[in-house]
Amino acid sequence: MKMYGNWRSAAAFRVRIAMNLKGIAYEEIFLDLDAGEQFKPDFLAINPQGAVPALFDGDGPPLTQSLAILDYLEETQGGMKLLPADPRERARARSLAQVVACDTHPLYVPRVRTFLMEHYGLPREKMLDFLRNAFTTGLNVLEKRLSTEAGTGRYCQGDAVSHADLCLISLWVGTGIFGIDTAPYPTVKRIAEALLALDAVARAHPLRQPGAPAQ
Ligand SMILES: N[C@@H](CCC(=O)N[C@@H](CS)C(=O)NCC(=O)O)C(=O)O
Repeated sequence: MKMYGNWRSAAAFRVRIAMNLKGIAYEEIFLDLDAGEQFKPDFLAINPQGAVPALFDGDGPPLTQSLAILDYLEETQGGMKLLPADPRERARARSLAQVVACDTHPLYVPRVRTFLMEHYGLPREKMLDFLRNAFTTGLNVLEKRLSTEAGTGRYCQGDAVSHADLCLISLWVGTGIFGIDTAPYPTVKRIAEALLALDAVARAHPLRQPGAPAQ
């Protein structure tokens, strides 16, 4: 498979982890989002949204949106299952995944940060304040749910890695990049540390991808 991504992209990180866990061979082409490569005509022809990831599986059309790609991989590939078989457990795993991927991550993607600064003239520090609020709002929800709901185990849903964990870790690594205080989130931290100890997650880590800063 061939994926268009970026070292820092939370959405591409989720897909990289799934491919590593399932043992899928892939090549990643890294776009420079800060330089606006996602808006070049060649890439817009692949994903008119101007966002990564975009995945090619053989000769088929590009697949976009990380949650849709995760579902596609789950339905078409062998290897480790990343959604529970039980419908209620699966719904909970998806619900936790969507807290991150649908309600948190979209608030701090580059196009939103740029719009806030360029359209409203928001100073960088105020934009970062907005971004940190998005992070902490999402983390508060995850902490509350994961620390109180019976479904939580070693990972978000029981003791098996699921889409919820791929999303959780994609948010968690951003806390380091954007300097978010993680002390209020001990349950999220416990699960994140268990995930980071997995080779498939460690190899997919943003800071281990081409183009990433040394730390
Ligand atoms: N909901 C999409 C988000 C895709 C997305 O916004 N990706 C970011 C990187 S994490 C991006 O390419 N942003 C480009 C921009 O905002 O200009 C997904 O889960 O795939």
